[in-house]
Amino acid sequence: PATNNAVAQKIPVNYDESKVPPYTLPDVLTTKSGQRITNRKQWESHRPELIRLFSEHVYGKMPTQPVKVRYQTTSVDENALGGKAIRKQISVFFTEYPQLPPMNILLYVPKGTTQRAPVFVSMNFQGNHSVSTDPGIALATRWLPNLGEGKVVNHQATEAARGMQDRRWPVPMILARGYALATVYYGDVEPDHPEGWKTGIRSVLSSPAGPDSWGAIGAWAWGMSRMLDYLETDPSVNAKKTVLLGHSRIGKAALWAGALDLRFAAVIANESGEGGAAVARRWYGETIEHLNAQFPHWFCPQYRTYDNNPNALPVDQHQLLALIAPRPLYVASAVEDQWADPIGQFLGAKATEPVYQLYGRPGLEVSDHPAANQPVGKTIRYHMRTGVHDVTNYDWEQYLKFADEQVK
Ligand code: GTR
Repeated sequence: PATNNAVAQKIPVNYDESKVPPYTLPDVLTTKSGQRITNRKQWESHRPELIRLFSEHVYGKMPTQPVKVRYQTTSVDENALGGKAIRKQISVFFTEYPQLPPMNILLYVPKGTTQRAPVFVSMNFQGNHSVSTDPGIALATRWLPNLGEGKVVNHQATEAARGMQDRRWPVPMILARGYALATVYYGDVEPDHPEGWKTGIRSVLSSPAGPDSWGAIGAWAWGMSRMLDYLETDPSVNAKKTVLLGHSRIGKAALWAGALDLRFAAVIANESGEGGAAVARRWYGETIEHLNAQFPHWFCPQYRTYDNNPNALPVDQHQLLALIAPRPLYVASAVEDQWADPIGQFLGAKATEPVYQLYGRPGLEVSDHPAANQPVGKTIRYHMRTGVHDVTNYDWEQYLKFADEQVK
């Protein structure tokens, strides 16, 4: 089942292409007041308007005040993973808010490279210790989802939880290709449940409660920029060559972070679906109503007013993707992940092309959705892998190739 939430299960889902009602996406090169955008300068002055609209109607307003941080390197292993990597763990303390636990960064850097390594930046769902069986990784001490058949007990990790997601994180392959990997457990920024904000960053950095107050997706996006702040201080990586990658709900957050923070060199949204790369106006798979029913803490309150009326949204998700331009953007889907609407994600990516064209950057270069396992495009890229909602080695192979061509 696409959702195991009782309320969300009662909301109709459409999986029939012939039942998708006609819709019109807001034109990506037209401002709110109807002005036509014909050059980069006009596009760049339009960006703040789009960010404001996504803040007011979708993700909520981001805090703008700088926060004071202290970086504490808690461990360094110069010979991790059989001598292939340097592993560092860094705790980011938010010093003005001593009640907040730190955000813990796990960083693997390939050994034997003379230059600063380009770096994949990504949050994980189940704790840094879930990314690899490497015994040197500190077990997460924060609230964790009770997944993995007894490996997490009462929302706390056990030793058995090590590497429980390592299938999704081919660390040796990433290192062998010359990339570093920086990851953080997303629950360090905000545990993913409706009460999670109480122990997360939103408990201290809140916009005034209102229709546009930020949600958990905004909080995770904020955390991604704080990861980048740290990486800018670490001489072993090249913080100008960061590839921000997110899967699913973290894919939604990665797109929002990449839209807001131009320091990210490229963005990859793996199966980000509704509220991510999929256009909301297309009634197929998950809808805004499903999202708000199951995850009331993810978006801003105003987003709920579009539950039954995505056409009233002043923006659609292709405009979020366009905020990544002219930086490389990869949107990926999976055949058996119809909940996330592969075609809707393809159309979202496709609709950004006019913006990339303003910069002379090639887009997807096809007009029709490609067959399974046929990546298409250059600066904007897309694939639909066979299989289910997941991150696989196939996906990583495409992302490494994309990073080699577009970022490295
Ligand atoms: C689903 C949700 C999706 C996606 C996914 C995930 O339950 O409906 O929007 O975020 O979770 O994060 O794996």
